Amino acid sequence: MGLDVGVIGVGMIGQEHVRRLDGGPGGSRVVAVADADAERAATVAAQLPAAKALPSGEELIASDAVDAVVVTSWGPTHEPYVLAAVAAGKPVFCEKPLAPTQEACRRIVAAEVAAGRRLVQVGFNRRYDPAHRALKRAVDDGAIGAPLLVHCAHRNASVPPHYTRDMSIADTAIHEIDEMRWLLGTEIAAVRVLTPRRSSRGGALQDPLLVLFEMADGVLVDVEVSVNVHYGYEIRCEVSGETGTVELAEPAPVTIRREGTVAGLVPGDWRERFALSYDVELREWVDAVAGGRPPQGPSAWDGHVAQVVSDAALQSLHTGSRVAVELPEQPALYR
Ligand code: ISE
Repeated sequence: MGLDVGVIGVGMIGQEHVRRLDGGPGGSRVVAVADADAERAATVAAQLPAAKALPSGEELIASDAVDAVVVTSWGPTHEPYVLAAVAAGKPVFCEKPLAPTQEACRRIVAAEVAAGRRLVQVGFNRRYDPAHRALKRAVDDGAIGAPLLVHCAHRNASVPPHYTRDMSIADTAIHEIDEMRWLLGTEIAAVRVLTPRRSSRGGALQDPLLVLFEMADGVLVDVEVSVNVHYGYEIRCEVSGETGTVELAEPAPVTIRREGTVAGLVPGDWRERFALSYDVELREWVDAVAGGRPPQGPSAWDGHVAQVVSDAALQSLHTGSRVAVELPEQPALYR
């Protein structure tokens, strides 16, 4: 067994995935890369034993050398690549968001339904983080009784200059959108975004945000989204249930006591905090796909639903009102 993978888009997250996939534990190799920046593609390919830089994503997908495709290019380019991979009958792992509009996500879902089998997996990596998996296990096993409330925080040390206000929802809080559906096993019925006092460190950004989800079964979720906290990268989640609470523990591997203080190191960014989740995510994807099985992770449908909720949250951010989430009917392929 083994899997020859082509990677489209070799910027930061693309290079992270290339490093994990080339010579990975499931017998995967990276045999082709493509990037809008041809020089970057050539540089990445030159560092890999078996990879060629191809002139376009389309050629990479069509290449006989490529068994499966990873799309880590800029969000607006995801749709044509994912559709081409589905048309070619090749499994495709697409980083989140599946596509930046719900219409584009709907077209991907329709193409996969027409193909009649699951080929698409979306990179919602939290589902693979050992701490998040332990959190879900505790909830599913009834360790805290029925969940009632969830308190989350999603904090970035800083964001790049191209980061816009809407990205706090569409690029950042979209992780909690997928996480809450997965963790609680129910849909988000309505969303409201509140805008507290603005951090002076956020420049023109409305930072932080408070995002509230009403789950279909009545559970309420609050998410602080702060993208300029400076002290590090922090993800918090506490579920409050009828008979107890469960929360993510501090991720620091050691605690330091000195000079009258107790301290643990905070990860610098998402690459550090979620390194293990990406390892597990790609290993499980390779195992399934190389074994000829459909991918088991977040589906095109999950990507689509996340986008519908993200759009509702953006509407709430722009209007200040509560927005109900209207989901289309789930196709049988995803049930
Ligand atoms: C980034 O794309 C991620 O996926 C990170 O997990 C998130 O914290 C960050 O805000 C996003 O820009």
